[in-house]
Amino acid sequence: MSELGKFEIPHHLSITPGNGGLPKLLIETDWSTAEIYLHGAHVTGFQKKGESPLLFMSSKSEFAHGAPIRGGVPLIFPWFGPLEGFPSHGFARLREWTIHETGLLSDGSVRVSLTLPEAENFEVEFIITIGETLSMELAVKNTGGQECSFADCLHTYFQVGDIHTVSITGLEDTGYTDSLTAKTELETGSSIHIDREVDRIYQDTTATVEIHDPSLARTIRIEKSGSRSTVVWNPWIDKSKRMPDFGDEEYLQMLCVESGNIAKNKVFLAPSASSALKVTISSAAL
Ligand code: TA6
Repeated sequence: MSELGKFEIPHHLSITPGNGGLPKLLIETDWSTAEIYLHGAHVTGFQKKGESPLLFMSSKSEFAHGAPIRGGVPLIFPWFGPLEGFPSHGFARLREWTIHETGLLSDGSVRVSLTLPEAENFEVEFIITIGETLSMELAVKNTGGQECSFADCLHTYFQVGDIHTVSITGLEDTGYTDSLTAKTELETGSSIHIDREVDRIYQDTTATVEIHDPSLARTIRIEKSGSRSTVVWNPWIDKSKRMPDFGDEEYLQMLCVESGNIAKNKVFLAPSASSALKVTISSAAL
């Protein structure tokens, strides 16, 4: 841990052993606090002062080498979902990332840049900027000698007060693959409500999505660039019970709205080319 001390910023960034003894960055700004684990370059917390946490973290999450953290912002790369013989959602969230640099910006926000060691034919950097908003950018460069393709996604778990009263806007008139039926559907409603397990990959959308949460009297805004897919997921009752690292009732207080490039929207990169997936999360009183 001591070799990480050079990245600390007095009053703004400290590095300590977190859950499971894993290195954790604690960030404090005038507007907010945040937590980042080097394990998986995983943003596990973001909270604006005087407000409920914006990110959900399961009380049953593991914090161990080789296991994904359940909550916050799992970083999905270079594949999305299951892959025979390999870990679900790729290897990036299972690896120990290194700190490239940290800094206090002139506007008072804190910037952290992490890199993924030994990512085969890729250079992968994850840049997190914490201030009044939470901005995250996954930058990938193709360092192999030929064209490559991959999926990427910031699989963000948002904290909500009561899933029954939440509505989601921004995806109207957008086609999606229903992962529960494998069917292609069209979102016809002006807003989405959750009253069962929902697992949908909305395709060809660059839209900003908003989560309207009357229970916590706030709207969460999810702006993105470099992303053509948005996933909406809540496990509901039965799937919650099947997940050992997720409380049976926790589906009531969480909703995943995930921004990435998945399936037909996956990324193709020529040799030496780069991509950047960026998400900015903000909140306002409802
Ligand atoms: O993003 C939705 C999803 O693909 C769901 O199907 C569900 O499996 C979720 O991701 C969590 O996946 P994980 O591998 O983290 O348990």
